[in-house]
Amino acid sequence: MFIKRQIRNIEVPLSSEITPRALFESRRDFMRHVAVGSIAGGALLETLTQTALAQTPGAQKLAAKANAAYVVMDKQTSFKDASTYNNFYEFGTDKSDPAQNAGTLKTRPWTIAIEGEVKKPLTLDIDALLKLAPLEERIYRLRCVEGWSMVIPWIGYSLSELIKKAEPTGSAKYIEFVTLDDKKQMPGVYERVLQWPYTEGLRLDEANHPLTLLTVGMYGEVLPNQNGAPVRVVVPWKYGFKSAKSIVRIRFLKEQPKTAWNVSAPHEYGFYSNVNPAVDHPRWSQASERRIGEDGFLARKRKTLMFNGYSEVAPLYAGMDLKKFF
Ligand SMILES: Nc1nc2c(c(=O)[nH]1)N[C@H]1C(S)=C(S)[C@@H](COP(=O)(O)O)O[C@H]1N2
Ligand SMILES: [Mo]
Repeated sequence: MFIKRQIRNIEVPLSSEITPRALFESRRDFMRHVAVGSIAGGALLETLTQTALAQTPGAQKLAAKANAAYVVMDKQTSFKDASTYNNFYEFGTDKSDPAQNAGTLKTRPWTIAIEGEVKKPLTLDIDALLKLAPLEERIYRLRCVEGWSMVIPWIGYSLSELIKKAEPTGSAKYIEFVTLDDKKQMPGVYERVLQWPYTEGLRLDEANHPLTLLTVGMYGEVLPNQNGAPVRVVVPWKYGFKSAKSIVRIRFLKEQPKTAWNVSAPHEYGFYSNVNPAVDHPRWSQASERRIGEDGFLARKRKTLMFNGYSEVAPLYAGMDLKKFF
């Protein structure tokens, strides 16, 4: 039933006693191994439907090819929920603040500086960045550390495409994302809730993992300001706060960078912050999550999956104690 509803026109033989986890895995494998044609067609159909539902009036459309290898078949979160229930503290700490206040963000002109341990430091204009590699649509789960999740059709390309251009030196081991810090455009920056600018970081191999998406759009359009326009990252196997919004600088480093949430509460937010149902937040469990848009009277909580279901990243952490490196 469930499967039939999710994957149009395709019958998937699965018995009802399969665990959600196994179900999830088999669906992903299914996506990868079945002839791309029909699946990509299905994904495209979904895209067109979503796009037709129209998003921000007057927003610029962004053409992107659905990448069938990166499509979560869960029901998509509505554009309305994804663009009105946000964390973007530079525009306020309430979930509704970013949608209300981010209108003041100016996304043109915009440049991204690439610097540090690279052979080719460069400053890229946002419009050049948009053309650096073909834009893809990928439907990812996003799991916030607070215990809710969404399923969003993002548009972008693997961050590795940009990293390739910068040619990191042999000593580059980490990457730091520095985001816009401008009181004139961002009313939340007057509050001392976090250190500004908001910064985040990844190990270079995490940054180079094909799943790590340099993101410029969603739901067929350029990113709404409140979702991190004009450019952000989405790292789907990590808690949402690792996915830094409105990036102005990417630094390649020898040492692990400080990150905004780790600085504010080091015992609560580690550098890695991989989604991990077995490692509780000191103040709450991370074993389950609430899918935004499914919070009706009878809505059940979903089990949170290791690495948010993106099990292909497991080799990045081989031999590491993920309780210690949380
Ligand atoms: N610059 C910046 N990036 C940020 C944040 C922020 O406050 N500032 N919040 C993070 C958190 S906690 C989450 S859950 C995601 C939310 O992304 P979304 O609003 O597009 O769903 O953005 C992340 N990126
Ligand atoms: Mo979050």
